[in-house]
Amino acid sequence: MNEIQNFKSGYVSIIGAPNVGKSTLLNTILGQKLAIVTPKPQTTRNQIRGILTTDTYQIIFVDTPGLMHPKYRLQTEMVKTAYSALGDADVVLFVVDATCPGAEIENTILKRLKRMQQAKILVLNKVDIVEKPTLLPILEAYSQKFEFTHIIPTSALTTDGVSVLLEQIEAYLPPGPRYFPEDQLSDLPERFFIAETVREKIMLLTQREIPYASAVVIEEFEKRQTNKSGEIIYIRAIVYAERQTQKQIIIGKGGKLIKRVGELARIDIEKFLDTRVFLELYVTVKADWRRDARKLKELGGFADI
Ligand SMILES: Nc1nc2c(ncn2[C@@H]2O[C@H](COP(=O)(O)OP(=O)(O)OP(=O)(O)O)[C@@H](O)[C@H]2O)c(=O)[nH]1
Ligand SMILES: [Mg+2]
Repeated sequence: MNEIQNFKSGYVSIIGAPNVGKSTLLNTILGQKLAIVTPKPQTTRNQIRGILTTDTYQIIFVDTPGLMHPKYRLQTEMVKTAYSALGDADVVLFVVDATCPGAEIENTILKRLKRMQQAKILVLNKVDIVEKPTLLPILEAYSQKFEFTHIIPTSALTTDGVSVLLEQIEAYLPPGPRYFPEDQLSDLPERFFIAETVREKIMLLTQREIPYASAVVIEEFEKRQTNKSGEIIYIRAIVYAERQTQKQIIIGKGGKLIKRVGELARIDIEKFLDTRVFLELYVTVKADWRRDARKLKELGGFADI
């Protein structure tokens, strides 16, 4: 048998309510941290494409922003972005948090999925923190509500159920070529992941409105030679807040908070790029950027607003 002829490839979209573990699942599947993860809902704002290549298939997984009823322009764009990932999908993973199933938004999502022909797999995530006896009734309720192709309990955190999930996905992949080199992890630029890493640390270290009112743009990314120890990558990133008061909180007393953001982000970025990094952060105000189409295009990475 010719191995190339049997090769399969396709797109798998990961959708669901905010905070259910979509990005964690993507990272677990890829075996590497690609998407940022925080305990706060609405962490992901764009489609994050991650490529998994084996001897028999290549899958482009598309992680998406958590679906909700949008209240301002950024959220509208996030929802649009998430739903647009369904168009290309060969398989859809509908992820639900098994500790709080039945989120109100789920009905809206399921209505949308009903019109689609593709395989639809319900991923019942976070089973590591669910009392086992409660799992079966949840499973039954979902299978009565919707005709899923499969229902798979997982823990994206402990990797439980993830290999079973991959086996099921493989069965629905169409024959196809290897679109990307086997060692390529994403088709998104390095700059995107660097900006996201900084944004993750801000989301983790700030509270209330600030995590949602912050955006990060990479202004400069340059390889530099140092006298002593070879190569270093110089990165200058701008952190945007919506108001002066938010800017002051992000900077912190005597620059303490932004310094901590920089330290934590640099460690992750060095791991990601596998080089030494010099990271410089600036904080500035862009009033109401979340509500302004032009500013969103610039700061939010939404190309086609
Ligand atoms: N216990 C447990 N926690 C999980 C699991 N998967 C994700 N989490 C946690 O749930 C929180 C949200 O995870 P994310 O991966 O950011 O969720 P998301 O669906 O991508 O969220 P948005 O991007 O905001 O839509 C984080 O604190 C994760 O550590 C799991 O299987 N078990
Ligand atoms: Mg996410």
